[in-house]
Amino acid sequence: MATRVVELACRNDILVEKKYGMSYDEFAEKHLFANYPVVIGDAGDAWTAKSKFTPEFFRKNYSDRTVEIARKTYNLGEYIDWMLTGTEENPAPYPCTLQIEQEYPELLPDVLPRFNYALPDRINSKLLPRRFLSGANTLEIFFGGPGALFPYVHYDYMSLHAYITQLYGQKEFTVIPPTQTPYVYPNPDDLWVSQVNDIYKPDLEKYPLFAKTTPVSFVVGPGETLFIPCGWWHTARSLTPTISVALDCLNASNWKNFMQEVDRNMLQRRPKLAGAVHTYLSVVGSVLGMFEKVGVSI
Ligand SMILES: O=C(O)CCC(=O)C(=O)O
Ligand SMILES: [Fe+2]
Repeated sequence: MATRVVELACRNDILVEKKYGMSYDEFAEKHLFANYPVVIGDAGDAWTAKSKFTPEFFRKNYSDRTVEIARKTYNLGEYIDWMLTGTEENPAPYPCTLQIEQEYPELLPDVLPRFNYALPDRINSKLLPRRFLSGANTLEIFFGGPGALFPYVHYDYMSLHAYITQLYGQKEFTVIPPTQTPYVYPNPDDLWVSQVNDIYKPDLEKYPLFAKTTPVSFVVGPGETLFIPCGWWHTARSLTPTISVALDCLNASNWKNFMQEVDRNMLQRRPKLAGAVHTYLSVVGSVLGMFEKVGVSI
């Protein structure tokens, strides 16, 4: 079947498309290994979450649970009411996230099977001690309401690839390619976070080089999955009440970038061990690569 392609946004040399019926080989060549974003119109088609994850479902079943946002605790039922009635002037706080595996494991089957575009995945490999991921959250539900802005421009922690599947409502994403990193003013203490907080009204007196960036914005709607490759700067805002599921992926395509992040962390925290960890991860990368070639994950 030929891929059906819809143009979503284009600015200078950056073109973001939405694709349906894309083969894995096309995804691997044009996006995963080319490190190029795309919206996949039908990746999550098999998920029961697609029809199940509505504000009503969460209000009915999880109203009494609590959620922490920016160090404040909210009752999930109250949050959902706020996100449904929020406005640009009085938006519900954001992001409101639930960790599926740790806090809501019964919802895991609703976001399975993992779509093949996010495979192979090394995050859960027995050969990769979880601590090397430095606490990255790798499977989360996001709730938001109109006017809710993701609090910073960033690329995903540890150079993981992100797949954000919109299940309810519309979210606008803005992306900036890694080649423009010199104009993004990464925070020296958190190199994956830009100091330019407000991408819509950047403070160009403080951050003049930001004027050279070409942010590209587009809207992702229900049932669509945005692939944000490692190192791409991005942020998001909800245009309506929204529910999304974000999952991360690590494999041969971003292993080098991931290793650079680990190297940097190790040099800061445990410099004496940095060399050994680097060698270990190089070997693990080769071993996993060989197994993946024959379709085996360990
Ligand atoms: O959906 C969003 O608001 C953006 C989420 C995101 O970029 C992240 O969690 O890393
Ligand atoms: Fe992100």
